[in-house]
Amino acid sequence: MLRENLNKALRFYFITDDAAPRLNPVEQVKIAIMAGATIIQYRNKAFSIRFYEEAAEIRNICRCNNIPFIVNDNILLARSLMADGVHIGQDDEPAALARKILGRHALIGISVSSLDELSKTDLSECDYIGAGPVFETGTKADAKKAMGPEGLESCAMNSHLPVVAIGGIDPSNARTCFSRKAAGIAVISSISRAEDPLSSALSLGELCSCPPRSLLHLPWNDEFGLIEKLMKSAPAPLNLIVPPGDDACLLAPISNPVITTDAQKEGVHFRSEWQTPREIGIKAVEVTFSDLAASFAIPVVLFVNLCLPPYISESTIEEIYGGIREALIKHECSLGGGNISAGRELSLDLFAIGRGRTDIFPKRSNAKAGYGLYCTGPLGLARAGLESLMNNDASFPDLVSKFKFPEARFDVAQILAEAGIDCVMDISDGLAGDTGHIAKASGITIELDLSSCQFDPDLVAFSEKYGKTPEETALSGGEDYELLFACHPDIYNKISNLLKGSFQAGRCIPYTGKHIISPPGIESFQHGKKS
Ligand code: TZP
Ligand code: MG
Repeated sequence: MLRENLNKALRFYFITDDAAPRLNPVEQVKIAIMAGATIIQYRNKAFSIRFYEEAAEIRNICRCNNIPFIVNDNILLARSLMADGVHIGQDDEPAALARKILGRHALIGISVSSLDELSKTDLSECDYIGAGPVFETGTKADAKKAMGPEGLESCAMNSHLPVVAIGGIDPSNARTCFSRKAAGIAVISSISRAEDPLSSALSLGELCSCPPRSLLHLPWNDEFGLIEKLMKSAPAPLNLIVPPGDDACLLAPISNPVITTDAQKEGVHFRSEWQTPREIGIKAVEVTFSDLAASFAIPVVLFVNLCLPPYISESTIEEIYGGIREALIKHECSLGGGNISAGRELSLDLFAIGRGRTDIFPKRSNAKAGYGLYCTGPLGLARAGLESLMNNDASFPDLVSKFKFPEARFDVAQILAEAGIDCVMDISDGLAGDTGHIAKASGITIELDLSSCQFDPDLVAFSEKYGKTPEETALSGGEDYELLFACHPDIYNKISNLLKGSFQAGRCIPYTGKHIISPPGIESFQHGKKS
């Protein structure tokens, strides 16, 4: 993501000053970000472990504001802070080593002080160049002779990488740098040591065409204040005799309580760069409720445990909760309470109680030989959407929506329940995997057969593009959250007109020695194998 928007990100580059007399690096960074800085570098020539917390705080502020955070010189520090990249000088460790340690997504910048030096520099693992000093500077003790605007232009013209101008840049000469083909300007003292740092930073932002930020997002730090805020925005407490606010809530008696839990973790189930905080909140609820739908239960109360990394802002957490609230209102469900703890990665652990039916509770173990296996809607779409996101492929927005916005199928659950179907589960792991769960629990074999399935045209186009068949994507792709059920074919035939988009996915037969027989034309499918 970062590398595509590289030129944009390099436009207004602020580097921290470890020796500014009036402003510490954290305050400098806050000012730079407010003024519209697009990237921040932590530079501390006297770095020791004593400064680790300062560097981490700056990293957190950058993350909260969605701004790349780069570490100067120190690859190990960059790695330990999970920085977005490192900036190295000619005498530092080589870029190739930085790449090896920080990975292919890291942003690696290198300093050059002249065209001659540029021509001798191995740029193969670099993403951008810092060229300077362009003008005289008092900030870098060992600075080489200023290259001037002409030197800057010749570096920019002779490099295939974007060039950021550095050294002695202030509001009076920033424009010159852009007219000399710089992708951006990097500054230290014209903010950190300016008479009026904010107004100098704002002038620089304007010259870079980088608008100031109306809101500076800061990392969350007040657990109790946050909980209070979140609880205030909770939906009306239906079914709660004592709403959240005490050690526990008191639920009005419900018949046949059905209980389930699910977790959504950053990097495993979602990525903050793909989904907005609101979308993450909505999906977490729908996914948890999907288990209730598959159990023929109606949501009554939800509990939310949030694990928050230090680099999340309060406003992001409020947006996640906004999504949770939206989903709760849609399903007329209450928030019963929750907990917040600090951790390395963002995760949402949800716990839901639903009102179950008194007449029937579906189980995976209820399938019988002679039954058909059916599915309530298209499969593989969410997986194809996820792969589109991973491949940065914008051609399949509807598939991406399927990944982002699954819906718990309470609508079809009701029809299945009324028909007395007692073998149901939701498809979270993909058809092959989830069929395996039913077959195993029921002690039978299921022959998968997708010949009566009409594949979604987008799925067909996607599969063609990526050299696979729609059957393969449908079988292995998870997260569709359709319902998979087994029943006698006569029962299915009676209700199939009510189940628009449903189809037969297989047949249940007596146990043959293995639980799944792959569909015709598809090589044997290993149960539970992820593609
Ligand atoms: N590299 C070349 S010049 C320089 C660095 C780090 C110092 C830039 O500082 P200032 O205060 O913006 O001139
Ligand atoms: Mg250096």
